[in-house]
Amino acid sequence: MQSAAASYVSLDALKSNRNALAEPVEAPAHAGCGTSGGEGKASCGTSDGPDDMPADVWNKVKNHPCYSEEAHHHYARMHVAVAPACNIQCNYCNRKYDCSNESRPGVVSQKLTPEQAVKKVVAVASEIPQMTVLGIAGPGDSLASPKKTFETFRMLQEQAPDIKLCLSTNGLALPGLVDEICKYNIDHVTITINMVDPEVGAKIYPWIFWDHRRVTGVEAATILHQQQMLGLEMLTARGVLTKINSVLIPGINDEHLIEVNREVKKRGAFLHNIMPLISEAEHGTVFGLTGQRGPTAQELKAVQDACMGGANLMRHCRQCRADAVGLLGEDRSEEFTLDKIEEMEVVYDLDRRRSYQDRVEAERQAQHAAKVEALAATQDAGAADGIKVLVAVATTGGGRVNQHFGHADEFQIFEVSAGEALFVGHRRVDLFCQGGYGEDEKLPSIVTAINDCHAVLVSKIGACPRDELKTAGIEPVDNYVDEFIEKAALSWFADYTGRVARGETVHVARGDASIRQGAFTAAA
Ligand code: CLF
Ligand code: SF4
Repeated sequence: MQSAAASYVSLDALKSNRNALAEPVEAPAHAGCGTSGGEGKASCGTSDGPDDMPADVWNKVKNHPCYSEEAHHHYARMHVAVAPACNIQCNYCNRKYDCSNESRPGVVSQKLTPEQAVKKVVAVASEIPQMTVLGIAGPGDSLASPKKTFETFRMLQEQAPDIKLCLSTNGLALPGLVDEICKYNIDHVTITINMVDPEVGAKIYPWIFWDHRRVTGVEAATILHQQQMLGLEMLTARGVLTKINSVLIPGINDEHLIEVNREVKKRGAFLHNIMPLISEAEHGTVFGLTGQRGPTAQELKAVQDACMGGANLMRHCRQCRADAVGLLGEDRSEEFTLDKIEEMEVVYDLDRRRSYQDRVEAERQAQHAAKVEALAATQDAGAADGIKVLVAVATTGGGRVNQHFGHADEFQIFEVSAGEALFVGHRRVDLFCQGGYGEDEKLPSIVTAINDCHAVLVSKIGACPRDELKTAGIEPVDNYVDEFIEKAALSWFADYTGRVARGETVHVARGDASIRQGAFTAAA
């Protein structure tokens, strides 16, 4: 496990780069909500609604769990692993595993034919009516196996026309396939762009396969870069929503990602998802074997914060696997293996799906309205004297503090200041409570994962973890049970700053936190 203290990213350097982003940048005509994101806007999802973007864009994002932070609490996606080949080599990838541009190394997906894939999607859609999006994200590159990828989309469109289509690619083959993408009404395309400078790219990509030959070094990175930029511009011109994934590799492209953010915004990217490098020697990747570490939680946040004001940021990515099924953050793929699907009675009932999704949407809007109302009463968070802190929250969904500390396998992280509680990410942790008993040896890793937080908001917590958290300087808070998260966070913050003002509590800065490096699997 890497040290959380060492930091390659200078916060001051990032801040000065952020100021550079404030210069006006010309946006193309079809730039989606990327053009409406103002300085300080954190992400496209949390509060964006039909009033924040054109109606056609809203229709595309409102029930896509990756393109809307709010939607990801209500709608599910699934991936089918139909694209095994790849046309480039990334230093963070081992072909034994899934494409780590869109998933974590360390998990291997069951590869499917297009026929098997469509059967699986229809089976999942009939069991999980809030599953609204099919993505193809590997296990190689979706556009390096274009026949399999587009055949899957073609067949699915005929059988389940209400499911949104989404794909993820490294971009090398993208410009030549934009017509196909539009032909099959694929409205959402993710391009992994880790650099806009081929000198940086040469440190990430040892080779690409191009024009029937292997190209290496800066020449390879130059071709990849040109194809990525061209592909992005072409998609923007055709009105396809694009998300850019960037893998943050400390010491290689950390500060450079600010430039990437600026360049992709210029070309109309809708969202920018900056993800941490997952790197372990056991993955057998070049970076894993050479000891290249991933970023700490604060390094990741520093780069994301420095990009605010540029392309809108996605901060709720779970780096899911190429055969993931379910809500982001959950993985139900084990319920839908090929042998289990064979035994299922599959009835694809479009009307039932629509009426279920109408109920989901009504519930989402009711939750949103209740949250807005609850927040209106909590805007005065007291005299905070510029204090800004992170809090971790245990939640099972619904936007409320409603989970036992011991049952949380991830915490949502909110940045709280006077009158504002902003979702800034999540941290995966080991479950503390297994089989009804707390496992004390899990506590140090949980504390490490939220070590930069001042408080953890939970519905309940046992005596032992409560003491351990207090010792680590993290305040366990269980008196906002079932309250909306933002309201609970602001109420706690008002109480906290009140105690600081009265001299009952000394406000001290927190340290850094570690991002869990293990693979995300259904059992994790
Ligand atoms: Fe899949 Fe990707 Fe489409 Fe989403 S995932 S192809 S855009 S439907 Fe989402 Fe998963 Fe993150 Fe990808 S959470 S890894 S961003
Ligand atoms: Fe691996 Fe994906 Fe990179 Fe291809 S694009 S080398 S599959 S991480």
